[in-house]
Amino acid sequence: MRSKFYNRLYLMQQQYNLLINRVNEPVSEFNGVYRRFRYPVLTPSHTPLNWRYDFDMRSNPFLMERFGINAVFNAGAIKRDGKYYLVARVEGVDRKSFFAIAESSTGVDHFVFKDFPIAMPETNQPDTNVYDMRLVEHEDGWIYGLFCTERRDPKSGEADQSAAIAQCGIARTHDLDNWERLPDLITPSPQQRNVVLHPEFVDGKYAFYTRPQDGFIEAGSGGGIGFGLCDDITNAVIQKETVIDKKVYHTIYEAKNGLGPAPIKTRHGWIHLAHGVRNTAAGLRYVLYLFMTDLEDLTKVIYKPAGYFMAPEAEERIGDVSNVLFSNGWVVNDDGSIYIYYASSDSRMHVAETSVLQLLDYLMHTAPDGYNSASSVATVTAIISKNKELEKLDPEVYELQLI
Ligand code: M1P
Repeated sequence: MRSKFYNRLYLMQQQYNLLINRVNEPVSEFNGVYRRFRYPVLTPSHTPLNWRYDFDMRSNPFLMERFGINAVFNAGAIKRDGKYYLVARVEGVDRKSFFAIAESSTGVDHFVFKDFPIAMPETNQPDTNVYDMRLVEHEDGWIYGLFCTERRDPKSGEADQSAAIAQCGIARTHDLDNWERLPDLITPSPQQRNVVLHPEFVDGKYAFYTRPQDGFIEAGSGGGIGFGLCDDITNAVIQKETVIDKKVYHTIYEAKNGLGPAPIKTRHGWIHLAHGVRNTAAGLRYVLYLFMTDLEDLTKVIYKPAGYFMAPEAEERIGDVSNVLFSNGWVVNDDGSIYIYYASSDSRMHVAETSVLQLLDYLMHTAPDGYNSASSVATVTAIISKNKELEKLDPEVYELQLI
């Protein structure tokens, strides 16, 4: 018994070490905008073995898993002192999510969880479930973590055990280890998810991107990415929400949308990564899209390419909630490269690499949605016609295509 126990433990540790030490690499397929990396950066198997198993042979003779992890996804991201940190949504087999920080010196592999998950302080209204943290280094000097806090709807009767209310929880830290919880955000909307703090003050106020919604799942008459200001983040109340990027019929964000990580500032505008949702016969489909807002007027969208920027591919399509890509974390490196951390199908975390220059080019030179088939034909016809002209002027372009 004793040797069986220790042999199995040894094998498990070996497998875990192989996973953590596995070198990631960019895949060869490339659309010029971003490049995916081959392996997921975080999965349930990346959680430390001593979270999942009791190693005491007397209390766990079968070396049984005592705390199962179902998924590791939707991570906020930040880079500090040359290290990459993902604050992941770790979901147990009991469906409860909690936050845990994984650290890497490369940003694309070797992510290792800190010894303990975050013990998030609560408000006087305890959270039932917390998830999807957006990390922001604000100019006030704090690192903020905004996340969804979910509680049962107190108005629902005994028969309905699924009605819930989602709101935005706010916590802040200086070191990612010690967290101060602030009161939840109050907005005019009955429900909130996907709330993101803007990294700079706007007219001396804290600025938030919101996602007003009527119901827990359906955005209803709300929906769209909203924007609002508040004076005091220690008692955050938004009186007025302005929708800056709304749902639109027959687009990839016709059912709902929501902002991803905090926007990236460039000299041309703020780059935003968001998710768009549409309904299909196979259920909701979540894809990622990009848009840019004006430097002076944060509510003005100045560029928005048509359609999705990234959509689930191959095994990314499969998971707990299939056909979902979701991102709430990215990191800009000193050389202008960007790591986009995204989750697939509410199950695991991946990374893709791009750069500020590529995203600017994509945003500023990709046609916007014309909202009907004729406009799409006009867009593709313009590209074909231009290339035909180019082929006449530069035969090399044409010959290269034939190789
Ligand atoms: O299951 C897909 C996503 O659904 C929700 O996102 P949204 O509020 O935009 O619909 C969230 O629960 C998110 O965590 C999840 O990935």
